[in-house]
Amino acid sequence: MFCYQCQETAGNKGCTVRGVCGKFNTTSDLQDLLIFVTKGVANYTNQLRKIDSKKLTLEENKYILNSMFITITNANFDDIEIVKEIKKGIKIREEVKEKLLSLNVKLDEKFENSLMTNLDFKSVEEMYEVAKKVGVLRTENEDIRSLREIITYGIKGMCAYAEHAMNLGKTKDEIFFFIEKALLATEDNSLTVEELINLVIETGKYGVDVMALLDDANTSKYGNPEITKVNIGVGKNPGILITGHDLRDIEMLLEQTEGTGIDVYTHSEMLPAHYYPAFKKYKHFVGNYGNAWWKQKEEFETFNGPIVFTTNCIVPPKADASYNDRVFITNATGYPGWKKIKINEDGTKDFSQVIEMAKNCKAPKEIETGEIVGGFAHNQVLLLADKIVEAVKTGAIKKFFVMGGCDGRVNSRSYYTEFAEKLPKDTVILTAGCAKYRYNKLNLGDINGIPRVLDAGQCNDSYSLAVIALKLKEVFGFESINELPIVFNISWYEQKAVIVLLALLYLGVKNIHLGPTLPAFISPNVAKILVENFGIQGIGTVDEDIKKFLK
Ligand code: SF4
Ligand code: SF3
Repeated sequence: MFCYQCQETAGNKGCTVRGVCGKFNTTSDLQDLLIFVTKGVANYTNQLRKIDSKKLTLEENKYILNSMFITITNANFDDIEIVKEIKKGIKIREEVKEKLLSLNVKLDEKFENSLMTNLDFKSVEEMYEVAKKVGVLRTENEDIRSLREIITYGIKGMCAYAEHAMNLGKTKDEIFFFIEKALLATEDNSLTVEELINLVIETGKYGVDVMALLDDANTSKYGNPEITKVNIGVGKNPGILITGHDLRDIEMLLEQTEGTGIDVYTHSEMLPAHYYPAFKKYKHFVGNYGNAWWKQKEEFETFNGPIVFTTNCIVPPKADASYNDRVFITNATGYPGWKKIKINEDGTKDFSQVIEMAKNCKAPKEIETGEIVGGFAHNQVLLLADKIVEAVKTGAIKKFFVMGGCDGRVNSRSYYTEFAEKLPKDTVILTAGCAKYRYNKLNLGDINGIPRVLDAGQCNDSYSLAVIALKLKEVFGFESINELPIVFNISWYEQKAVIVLLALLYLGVKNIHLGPTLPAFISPNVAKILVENFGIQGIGTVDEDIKKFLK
């Protein structure tokens, strides 16, 4: 195995024996193979899309999104399921090719004789053998490899967000088209470094588009997030804990649990569900339990009830974890032995076994009490725009710090807590994603009634932060976003953060600070290009950085 796609990669170089995330070498290899097979599918779906996208079925379109999503850090650890996806990919590839031939289309020759479009397996053993040969290190040139992987990781994040939007009935043909084009480009040996760099930026463009699409999917269905106080204590009823990013899932769970005497709690990235008007009507939607994903080992023990995973991040449990038989997974997520919730053909899901289990569970154990405040997505913040602009003009707010992104388990992430604590009182933090758990329970106060931590929502709601920045630029009459009193100090972990970063670069944001470490998949030469063109930098110590940022 070789994997260096996330921030916790071994030695900040690459996981080669077993993932720091817990992924086995076989799983890692199979994920490489799944990506490779998916590229073979893309070769034909892209040709058919050029002729008539309506000839592609929902299943064919969803396959590319879901298979890439499976390979995101902490999404799927289940070899059996990945093997099934690989087989499914080969079947879809052949079916789409057949459709092209039946339309008398002359097939594009570029990849016609390549391995990815011709792979087939007689046995699972054979699959494991081939899987070892189609990974990251296949690309020998370090810079080309780096650029190919940046694009691939961006596409993974894009696929995740596109799948959430698709679950709510929103798709965009241009996004599918770009995903296919970019996947194929990573197999195209004729592309130069310069062409790949342009593709990296183009990936950022579609990153903006996919986050806008998901924003539209979420807000048109559930309303615009609004300022909300979320309870972090517990009630007396048994509860179901739901985590991940998929709002369609929590909607179905809330509907099905209504009147059953079971309460619903969010964990980690599902917290922002509380901010949506459509979910406020559910009295049994009690609060948020616990913290970011990496605390799940302790927090799932004390929660006492069933847990539903709608997306990453999964932390592999101990073999004797008390909650092992209480976890349900769905969509792209997988873990051997955990129960899978099936997706019906119309996209609905039946949570009755989760609800039945909850009825026999104890209520969650209280681990904290109080409230946190969030819901500052673009619509809500723009409603407060006058107040914010006034505060900037009078000097009450001196600077904004965009600190969204991921959280993770490494100790060095205490930087972000300390950073938030030490920022002067005339600064405001804009956040999104699970990064917020490093400072959303600190009592940082407010400025003229505006809280000093404004949480827009999930990592995909970084889109909101960009919309807010663009609006402020307009209000202040600046030419560029970079003239605003905004500092970007972003924390990353997995590949959804990669697409968020590329989206910001596409929007012209310069001098982004990225931590806690710079990605291992950026080669020295590519890093040089990113520094020269975008001013991307790492982080230093809290004191040094604050001094530098406030200059
Ligand atoms: Fe290592 Fe991260 Fe890859 Fe897991 S996802 S194998 S921790 S680089
Ligand atoms: Fe978090 Fe996985 Fe990235 Fe969605 S839940 S931000 S790490």
